[in-house]
Amino acid sequence: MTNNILDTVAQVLTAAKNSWSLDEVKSIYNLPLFELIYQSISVHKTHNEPGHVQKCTLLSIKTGNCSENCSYCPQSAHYETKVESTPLLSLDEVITAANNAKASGSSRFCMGAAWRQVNDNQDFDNVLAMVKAVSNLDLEVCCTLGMLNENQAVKLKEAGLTAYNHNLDTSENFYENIITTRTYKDRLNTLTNVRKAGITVCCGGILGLGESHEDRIELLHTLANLNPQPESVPINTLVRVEGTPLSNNSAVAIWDMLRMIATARILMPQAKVRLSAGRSEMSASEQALCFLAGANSIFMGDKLLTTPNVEEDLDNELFMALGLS
Ligand code: SAM
Ligand code: DTB
Ligand code: SF4
Repeated sequence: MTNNILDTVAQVLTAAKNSWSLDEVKSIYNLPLFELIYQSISVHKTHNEPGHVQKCTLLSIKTGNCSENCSYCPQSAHYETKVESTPLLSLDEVITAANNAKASGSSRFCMGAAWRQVNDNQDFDNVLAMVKAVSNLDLEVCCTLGMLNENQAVKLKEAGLTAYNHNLDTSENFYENIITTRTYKDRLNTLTNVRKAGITVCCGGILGLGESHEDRIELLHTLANLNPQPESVPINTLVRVEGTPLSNNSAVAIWDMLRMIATARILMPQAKVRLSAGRSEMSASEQALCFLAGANSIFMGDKLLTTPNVEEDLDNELFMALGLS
C-alpha cells in the first residue's frame, strides 16, 4: 500500500486532486512520520513558496455569553469561565485594531463574534460596516460569526469580505460528543452558503478534543473533498480553559500535530494551512517543524480571541531565524 499511496501523492505534484477516498487519506496519514513530511515538503515546494508564511490578526468583536455549548469554548454561556462578556465593539475600535494589525505586518484581519448565528439586526449592519472599512485598508478581511443564511453571505460578500471562517472541528461521528446545540449538517450548510456567495472558505479543526486518529482522518477526508477545497485550513490544538468540560484533556503530542499538518498539505496542496490556537504552548523548534511540514500561515498578536497567543517579538525573532518572509 505504501508504494501505491506514494504514486498517488506523486500525482499531486502535477495537479491538486479533489476526490480522495478514505483509504487514501488513511494511508497518507499513517505513513512513517519522516516519509510523510518528506512527501508534504515535495508537494509544498511544488505548489507554494515554503519560505513565505502569511500573518493574520484576530479580533474578538463580540465576546462571550454564546448560546452554543461547544465543550472546548471559553465563550459558551453553558460554562463558568473567566471570560468577560462584551457587546459588539464600535467601528472606531475595529478600525484602530485593523490599522495596528497592518502596521505589524498582517495581511489578513479576522473578526470573530461569539454568536450561534447571524441575525438580521443592527449588529449585523454594524459588522457589514466593519467589513467595508477593513477592506478599504487593503487588508484581506475574514469573519467568523456562526451560522449564516444565503442572503447574509451575499451581504458580507458585497461589503468586501474575503473569507469566512467556519470550522468543522472534528469528524461527523465525534461531533455530538463536543457540541449538541447544532449539527455537522448545519455547519456544512453554512459552508455551502459562503461558497455560493463567492466568499473563500476557511475551515479546519481542533486536535485534543478526545478524538481518535480515525476521527482526524475523517475530518481531513471531509475537508479535502469539499469542492472546491477550502482556501484556508486552520489546525488548532485545544486551548484548555478552566471551567470548560475539556479543561483536563491531555496535551496534543507534537508528532500528532505534524502528522495532521503534513497530511493536510498533501491533500490540499494550495490551501493556506494555518498553525492556529495552541501555538503558544509550542517551542520555537516545534513551530519550525510545523512550517517544515507544510504550515504556511499563523495568527499573530498577543491574543487570539480570548486566550493568549505568542508575543509578537518572539514571532519576529523566529521569522528572522528561519528566514521566513
Ligand atoms: N461563534 C463562531 C463559531 O463557532 O463559528 C465563531 C467564533 S468560534 C470561537 C471560532 C472557532 O474557534 C471555533 O470553531 C473553534 O474551532 C475555535 N476555538 C474555540 N475555542 C477554542 C479552544 N479553546 N481551543 C482551540 N480552538 C478553539
Ligand atoms: C480558528 O480556527 N482559530 C481561531 C479562529 N479560527 C477564529 C480561534 C481560536 C480561538 C482560541 C480560543 C480563544 O482565544 O478564545
Ligand atoms: Fe459560541 Fe463559537 Fe464558542 Fe461555539 S465556538 S460556544 S459557537 S463562540
